[in-house]
Amino acid sequence: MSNELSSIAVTRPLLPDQADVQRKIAEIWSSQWLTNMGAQHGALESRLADFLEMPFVSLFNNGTNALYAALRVLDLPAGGEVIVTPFTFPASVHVITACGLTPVFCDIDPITLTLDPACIEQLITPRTCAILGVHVYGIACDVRAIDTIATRHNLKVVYDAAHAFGSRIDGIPISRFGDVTMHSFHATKLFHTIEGGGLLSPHPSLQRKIYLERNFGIANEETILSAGLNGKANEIQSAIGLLVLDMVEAEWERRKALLDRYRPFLSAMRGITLMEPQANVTPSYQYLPIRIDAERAGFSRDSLYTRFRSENILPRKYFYPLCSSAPHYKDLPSAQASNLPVATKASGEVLCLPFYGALTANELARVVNTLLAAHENPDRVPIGDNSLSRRAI
Ligand code: T4K
Repeated sequence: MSNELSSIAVTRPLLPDQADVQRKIAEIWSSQWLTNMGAQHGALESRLADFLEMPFVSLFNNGTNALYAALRVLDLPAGGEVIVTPFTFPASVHVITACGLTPVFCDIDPITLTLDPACIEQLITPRTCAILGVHVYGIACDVRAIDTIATRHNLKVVYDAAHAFGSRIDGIPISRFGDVTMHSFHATKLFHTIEGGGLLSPHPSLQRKIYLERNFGIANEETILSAGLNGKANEIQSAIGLLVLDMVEAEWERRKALLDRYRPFLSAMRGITLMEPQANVTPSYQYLPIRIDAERAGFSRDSLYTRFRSENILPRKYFYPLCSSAPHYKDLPSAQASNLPVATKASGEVLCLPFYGALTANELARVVNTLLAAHENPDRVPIGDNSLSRRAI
């Protein structure tokens, strides 16, 4: 019976009005310019730089290529070690090996689930050349502690801010910390260009290097300056980005309101912690992660996940399994679970709940009622119940 209910995804993309998309496509068609840094691309780069209050934003065809380029433009020594969190999407680590560098997995802070500065210090060797932190779910890394460590040991700092579009720390745009920051503009991100990404940096001098890195190193028709690859975003991606950017602030408001409706239930549930950015961090409203302490809640993250699936509700275990357990990393000394106790525990406890502005009141009710049913009767698989009245949502 429950599977007859329509599915509720973890997220849904912002979809601009089709007539506006048609108008943009007509504009692009009449220009006959489809890619290679055209008018839409230039307009989006400059609007994003204004919106995010950064010296520049360099668009890419996806966030992974952007992060790869971030490491490349920092001229890190071949074979150098990059300290990285295992609690992330695999792309954050794959780019390190793609650059001929070695990932060194570092444990995370038990509250923020971002790189633990004390663990970073313990992993530094003469081969360490960079730190790659992830502002996971928009929760900020301890950027000031990381900056102090990096300065002391002469290391570069790259941030994967795939989940932190528009975030600020003490009012300062999050991309002003570290040497280079990447945002993903994938369709699952609040601001998106269908596929896409961006690099941002407080160092204006890096803009030219980044440009070359995403354009084959070509400076002009007769000059190749570096071994760059192809990371270019095209005109349709850029045009979609311009339309989606106009929708971002309203979507932030909708997600803030949705979070305000989820919060009272989540915070009243024994053994469940709603993970939110620090008080001094402006939320990005990208995901809604909860953490389940199985002993206190009476059920595990995995059993709750199964319950949700039986109700056709599709939360995600971001990020399980840990990147460090992937076949190509698991034999690294730093990848051993005994070195990563906090990350190992967290990857078994976090669940990202459905969270997007278009989630209806009925859908919210289905999610919350499934959680409540799990609490009331951990052993019973709940049946569908859309009514919120008796639980006063
Ligand atoms: N660093 C971090 C920390 C990241 O989280 C990511 C990407 C990256 C780096 C790399 O950035 P990109 O190269 O991707 O720009 C999704 C995204 O594909 C991925 O971008 C994202 N992180 C990751 C956390 O989530 P999946 O495998 O979970 O996606 P998928 O296809 O299962 O979609 C999830 C749900 O979203 C679907 O159940 C329904 C909804 N959805 C998805 C798509 C693609 C839609 O409603 N419409 C859609 O078009 O990876």
